[in-house]
Amino acid sequence: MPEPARIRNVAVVGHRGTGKTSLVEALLYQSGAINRLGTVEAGTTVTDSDDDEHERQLSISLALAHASWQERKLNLIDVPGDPSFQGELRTAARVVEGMLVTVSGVMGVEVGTSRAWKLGDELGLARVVFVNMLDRERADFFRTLEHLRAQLDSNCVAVHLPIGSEHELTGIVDVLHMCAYTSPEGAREADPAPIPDEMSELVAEYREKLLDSVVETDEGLMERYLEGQELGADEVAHALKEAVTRGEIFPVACGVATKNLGTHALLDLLVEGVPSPAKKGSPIDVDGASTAAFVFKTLADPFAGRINLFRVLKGRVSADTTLVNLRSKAKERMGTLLEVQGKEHKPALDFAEGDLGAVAKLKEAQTGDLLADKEIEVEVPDFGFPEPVMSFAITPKAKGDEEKMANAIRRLAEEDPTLRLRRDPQTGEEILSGMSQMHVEVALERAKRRFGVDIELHPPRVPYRETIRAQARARHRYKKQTGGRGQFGDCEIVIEPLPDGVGYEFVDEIVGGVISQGYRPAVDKGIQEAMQHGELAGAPVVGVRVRLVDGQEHSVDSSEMAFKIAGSMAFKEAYAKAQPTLLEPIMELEVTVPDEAVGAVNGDLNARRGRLQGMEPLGGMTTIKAEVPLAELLTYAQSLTSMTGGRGEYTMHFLRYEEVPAHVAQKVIEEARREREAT
Ligand SMILES: Nc1nc2c(ncn2[C@@H]2O[C@H](COP(=O)(O)OP(=O)(O)OP(=O)(O)O)[C@@H](O)[C@H]2O)c(=O)[nH]1
Ligand SMILES: [Mg+2]
Repeated sequence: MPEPARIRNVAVVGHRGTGKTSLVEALLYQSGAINRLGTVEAGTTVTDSDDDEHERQLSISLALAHASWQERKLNLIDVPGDPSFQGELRTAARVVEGMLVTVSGVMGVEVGTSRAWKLGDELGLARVVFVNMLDRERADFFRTLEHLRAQLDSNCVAVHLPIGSEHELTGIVDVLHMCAYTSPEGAREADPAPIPDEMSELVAEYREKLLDSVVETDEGLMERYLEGQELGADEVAHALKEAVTRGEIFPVACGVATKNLGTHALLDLLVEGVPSPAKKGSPIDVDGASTAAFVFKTLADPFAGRINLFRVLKGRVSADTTLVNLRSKAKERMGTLLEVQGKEHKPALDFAEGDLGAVAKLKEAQTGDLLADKEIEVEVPDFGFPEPVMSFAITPKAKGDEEKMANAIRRLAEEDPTLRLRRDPQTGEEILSGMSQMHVEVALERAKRRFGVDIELHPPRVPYRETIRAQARARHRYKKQTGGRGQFGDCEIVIEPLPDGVGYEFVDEIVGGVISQGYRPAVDKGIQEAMQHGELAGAPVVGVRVRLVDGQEHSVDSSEMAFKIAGSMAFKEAYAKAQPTLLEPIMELEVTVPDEAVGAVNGDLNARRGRLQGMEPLGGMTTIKAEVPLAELLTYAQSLTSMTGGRGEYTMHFLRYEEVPAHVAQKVIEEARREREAT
């Protein structure tokens, strides 16, 4: 068991497809943790281990792996880059001291790079950048470095330099340790070699830049540096580590993940540069407990059942440790500890403070749970999960599978909190929401694979609402004379718009007891029922005050039921006269696209009834903010992909309800009428 000072926890993050999974594979290989360099194409990497990850050739879930280097334990979390799975980024970032940010040497900083970087800023994480894919055509390390300094942080400083470029890339130079590595072409990198002569001038230039940045952060070193004293390699390394820990320097490394080029020096940099848990302390405050762990991911393993990945926040967790779940108060024995390497796992004896490990067979722990030896009061951190933006109605293919479907989705949502299932009270449909169409599709594939239930997706519906714009009065008498006892209820109501346009208010203005106390709530109930399905489009009615002003009752025939019906009918009559109006949800949309696509994207938003709120250019990309009706965004993902060649991204969240313009409302109302007649 490594002591906390010898642990390094690093989340590998970045834009989708920049080589995170390939890089983790290479780091594991170089360190000797695995003996074959797997590839994403062949589906043989340690951290892309699910069938659906192989099929789509991208990462879907975060995966944990570990390596040993310089007698340190390096825990690596491979984080998916696609925005559909950004919930994984949020959780992974909570349990590490550092981020390894991959950037394509061709594309430079992209939307996914900035997203990860911002989160690193928020959480105060140390960051190391790896400029990858330098073997590709048009890849350029130095251009990318300038990109990083301009767009992410001017404190990005090169510590490794490429030797040659594109297909003539032959190795890298480590300007911190002043040595070189030649390309192993997929084999293990050999021990460091002397720097090639033709590189000496460039290396001297970048060595000076590095030293300048380092001494900038350390007054003592700065003085001696300015006096012209030679600085020892160790003290420079030490000062660099301190600066990286404080987030004052972001070292930039480089290489080719798929050829295992640059990993020796990168492992050195991670181990020497990223602070240990002992140095940073617990990322979550667990005062009062002597042992505590945080579950950052629940995985469903077909053989071992549920496996929980956790970080030891405090103390030591061993197989005889029993902890209490602070959310559910359930006692959990950490009896089956596992050391995971992607999907593979081996039994483990214990985990030290700060280490990342896994445990099987817990009763009910799930992503986000805190476990401690005592019931202490702690605040579970807010992960800042983004709100799901795409919703679909789902139904099981086979009738009678409703229960099975709901169970499967519930289990998946425990693993991934950005997935939500709810029943729409308006339509009775089961609505599954996620970050994108792909996100939801992946969930359904998993439901089929793991739980054997076939689920169909239906186009999402817009949650319209209705309201009134005028005051109106109506009276309804419900009277029925059958054989025995009859039915009698009579009420008069006035309905009027509520000033803030939301909610419902019932005001009892009956005088002289023309309707006795006991029947008045029945009128209210009848009205509320009628309001669930407005007469325009069957949408719920909101923003209405109802005043019950008059009525009549019959000493024998009156009943609650009769007054409920009278209330409901009176409401419907009044509603028709009160200028009923259709409302639709307006979303705040944020789209980030390459500058050259801005014109097309804005034009398209205009056609979608969008209102532009602002534009913010940021080094080649522009973020556009607009308010757009949800009804116009149901198919936005596909359009954005085709307008931007797949380089655009968007997020949206609900702002408010607004009146639907008349010509659009007409169509919605007719559609709803047709649907009602069809059923
Ligand atoms: N030429 C070249 N290709 C690379 C390099 N690194 C990764 N690739 C390829 O780029 C593609 C994406 O690599 P991944 O490792 O899956 O990238 P990722 O960042 O894990 O992707 P997501 O998890 O989907 O965000 C794969 O086809 C890799 O083989 C590299 O250094 N050079
Ligand atoms: Mg990946």
